[in-house]
Amino acid sequence: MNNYANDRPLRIGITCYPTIGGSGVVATTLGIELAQRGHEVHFISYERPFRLPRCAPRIFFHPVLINSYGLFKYPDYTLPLSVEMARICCRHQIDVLHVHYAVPHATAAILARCMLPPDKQPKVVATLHGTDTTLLGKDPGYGPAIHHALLQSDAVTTVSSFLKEETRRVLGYGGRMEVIYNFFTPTEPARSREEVRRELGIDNEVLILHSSNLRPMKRIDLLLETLSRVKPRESFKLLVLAGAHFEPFQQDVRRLGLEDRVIVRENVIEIEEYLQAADLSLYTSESESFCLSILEGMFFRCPSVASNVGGIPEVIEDGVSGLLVPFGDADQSARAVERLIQDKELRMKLARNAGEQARAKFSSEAIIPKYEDLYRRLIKAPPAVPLCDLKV
Ligand code: GMT
Repeated sequence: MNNYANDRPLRIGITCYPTIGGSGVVATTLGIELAQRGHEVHFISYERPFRLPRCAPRIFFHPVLINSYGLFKYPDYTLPLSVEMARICCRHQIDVLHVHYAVPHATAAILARCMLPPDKQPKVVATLHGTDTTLLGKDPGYGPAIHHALLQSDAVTTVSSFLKEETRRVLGYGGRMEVIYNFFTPTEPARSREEVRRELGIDNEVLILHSSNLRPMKRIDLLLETLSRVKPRESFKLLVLAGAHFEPFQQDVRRLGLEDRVIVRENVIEIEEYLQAADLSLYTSESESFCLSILEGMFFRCPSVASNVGGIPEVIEDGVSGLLVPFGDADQSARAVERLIQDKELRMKLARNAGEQARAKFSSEAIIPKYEDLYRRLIKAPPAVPLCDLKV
């Protein structure tokens, strides 16, 4: 229970990417959880976020309509988004506009706020998720705009301490940032573990899970290379829950002789069924600010072998809730996977700890009140004084 239990429910605007990806999942789940706690939540995006229920109390979706004009070689999203944000803030008296992923959402929110009279202006919260700092922050065409939008926001949060430090380092951003970890709210799987394993054709093999959008940073090449070095090869099967087409990786699967080891399911929404069926998961990413998929597995007592990069060590406690390996070392990753396949006692111990740590540190009960507290603090604070910061 926070200190503001008697305060009125809030009206919150949320903007995120609606497609499969951790930032959209976190933003959508946050909105659902806030609505369940009595707040009114307005999603503003070009499409309905894929995990957003069609009909739920106090949840609204406002699509941003984008027209195409012959003059524009590149369609613009930022301006129609900012206009829709301003319209929704005005019409629904939004208290807090919470944007997930800085580009272009934070810039659009600042612009929306500028369009509104003082008594209609929302507080703006920008949550950085990863490549908005680590990739786009380094791009001279984006960095200064991201820096400006963060400086103008009423609050900036990051999903890990790693990302906070990277934002200081890469963007030279000196303002206050709060670390609020990602969270996950698992739903009850519709089928049993046994049914799902039967569907996947798993006998006595260990089922290794990899769930991602397959972007280059996930290093699927390393994932497959690692598995090709695991012995004996009959001891495991890999299930890829792919948020994109897996086809481009099939030639690596064939080249490495893994055809009978790899099972692919694309664009699964009810991931819980598969999470509960897995014995361990494997992530060979070259960069992750957090890696939500690791956490999703942990809730189902699925320990990971993962690269020791970015925010991953804040999610996995090495040797306690999973195993960390140096990035890019396929041999060491394969040995760690073999260890967990062969040593069932160790696997079970890590599984138990993973489940406990997920619930203790990364549950909605632990995390949502941190956002609510932040929102309450902001709406009690005086309006921000505009700052100028051109660093080009
Ligand atoms: O930043 C991205 O590349 C996309 C983003 C996403 O929407 O999936 O991923 C980031 O945000 C997730 C949710 O906070 C984190 O779990 C991911 O680690 C992070 N990705 C990177 O840092 C590469």
